Amino acid sequence: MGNRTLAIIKPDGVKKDLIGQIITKITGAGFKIKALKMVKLTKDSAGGFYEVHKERPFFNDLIEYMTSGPCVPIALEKDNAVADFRKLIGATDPAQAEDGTIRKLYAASKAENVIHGSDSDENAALEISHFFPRKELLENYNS
Ligand code: 3AN
Repeated sequence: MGNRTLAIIKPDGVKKDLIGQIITKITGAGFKIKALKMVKLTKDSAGGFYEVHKERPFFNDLIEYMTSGPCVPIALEKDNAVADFRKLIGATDPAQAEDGTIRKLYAASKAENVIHGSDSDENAALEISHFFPRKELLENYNS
């Protein structure tokens, strides 16, 4: 069981001024922030991040959406981080998400669902390294 996951407050979350409220939910659930920044993804970077969805019909829309404005990737640490974080954010479709989850509270639709959470320990490691260079991250982890 790993102890790290990658969250991204997606462009709709940033546009709706939800950064503070979402971070309060995350830290209130016991996650420690290990690295955080605000970036506007290029198409190449978003395409690389969502490589697994390349063949899906919504891929182009997903890339448009993820590059439509700045987003906030956050490296998080907690025991059982991946599963606990996915529980905190709720189902991909906010209409199916449990009450109290971040997507239920704030997301508009399945496509624009405010927040990302890694789906496995392996992907968490890959996704964290997509945004945070190893040296930068190690310095944060050691402090
Ligand atoms: P999750 O973010 O819950 O892990 P994934 O990995 O299946 O969900 O999907 C990645 C992202 O792709 C979603 N967060 C959402 O923005 C978009 N997406 C997923 N399924 C759909 C869909 N059926 N229609 C439009 N966009 C979708």
